[in-house]
Amino acid sequence: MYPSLHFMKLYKICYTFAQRLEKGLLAALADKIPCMSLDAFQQIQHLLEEIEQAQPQGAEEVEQFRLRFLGTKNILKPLMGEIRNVPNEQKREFGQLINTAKERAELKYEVLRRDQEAAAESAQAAHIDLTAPGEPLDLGSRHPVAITLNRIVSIFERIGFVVAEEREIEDDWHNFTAMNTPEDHPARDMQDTYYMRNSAEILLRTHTSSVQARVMTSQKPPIRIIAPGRVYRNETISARSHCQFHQVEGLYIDKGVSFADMKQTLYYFAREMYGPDTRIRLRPSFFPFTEPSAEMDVSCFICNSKGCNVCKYSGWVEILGCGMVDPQVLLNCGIDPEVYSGFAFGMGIERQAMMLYTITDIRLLFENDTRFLKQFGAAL
Ligand code: 2NL
Repeated sequence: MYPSLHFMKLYKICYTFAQRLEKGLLAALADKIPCMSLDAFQQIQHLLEEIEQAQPQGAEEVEQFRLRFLGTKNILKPLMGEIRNVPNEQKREFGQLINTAKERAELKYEVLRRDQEAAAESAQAAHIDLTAPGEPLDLGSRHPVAITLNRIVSIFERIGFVVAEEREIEDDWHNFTAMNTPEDHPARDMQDTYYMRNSAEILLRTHTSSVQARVMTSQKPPIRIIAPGRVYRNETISARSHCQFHQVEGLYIDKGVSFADMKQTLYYFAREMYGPDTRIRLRPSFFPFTEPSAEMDVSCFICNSKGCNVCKYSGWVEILGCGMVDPQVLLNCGIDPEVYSGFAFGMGIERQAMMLYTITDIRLLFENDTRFLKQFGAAL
């Protein structure tokens, strides 16, 4: 409403100014062209006065004004024919005078039209019921994967880990080579990873270790980071696996970092995440980027280790993989393994979210069906 008011004011100022200018011009022309067809000249002058004085009220009269001066059969058209009776040297001035009449009619019509619009707008505004109750806001809710991921991240943030984020489209070096993953490793297989159509060098990251490779090559230890994010694998989609999922990986490098530091850090995480009575166990494992490596289980938080479907009656649930960063990985990233050591770990988010919220099909987490998602509105 305010901008259109300004616009109208501006129009009115222009309009008044044009009127004053016009009066002077007409007087000058009448003086200058004494032999000009008096009839035609008088007619234009009358029309100019009519345009100036017209005060059409309401939409219908405004339309009448438009038809009279600007319509296809407007009154100025036949006057243009009068130009035949005007001496050659005055034809130009005569034409200009008619144009002036047309321009003034246009200007006046524009002002009238805007007045009409503003009146209609305020008439409509008068009908708004300010006491009516507002439209209810359709509140969204956090995605269960986001809830789980945020919980994990904030636990590590409390003990000094800093979030690091990076690109999802990576190069072979940061995703595989730096991570000590040999050429013949199945993870590098064309069938297992998404590569760009025209380059086997560029791919969708298969883990967030690539983030850590970028941090290690650009920062000096001590490094204490947590890398959450989406990763991709060329999997057949089923209730249990998907081609996209989320990971949180952690990395701590400094002088004298030991396996005991790793165990205690992960024990703290397990208790914060699954309750103060949670126990952990480490089983030996293998990853190309850590040596030694382990898999960590937590005591089953669903049945309290009494035996259930989730822990398959073992009392233990596998949560993450971890290990001491392989000296070769440190070397690859320009960190001296004789001076520094570190531990790293990685965990999938979907699996934990599914256990926490008893979700039985991973596909539900990627379909964005609001009937499913809105059930997590009350969660955390
Ligand atoms: C798993 C296991 C793991 C790492 C990830 C890592 C990163 C750097 C160096 C060494 Cl920069 N390791 N990450 C280490 C061990 C296990 O992930 O099961 N992830 C879902």
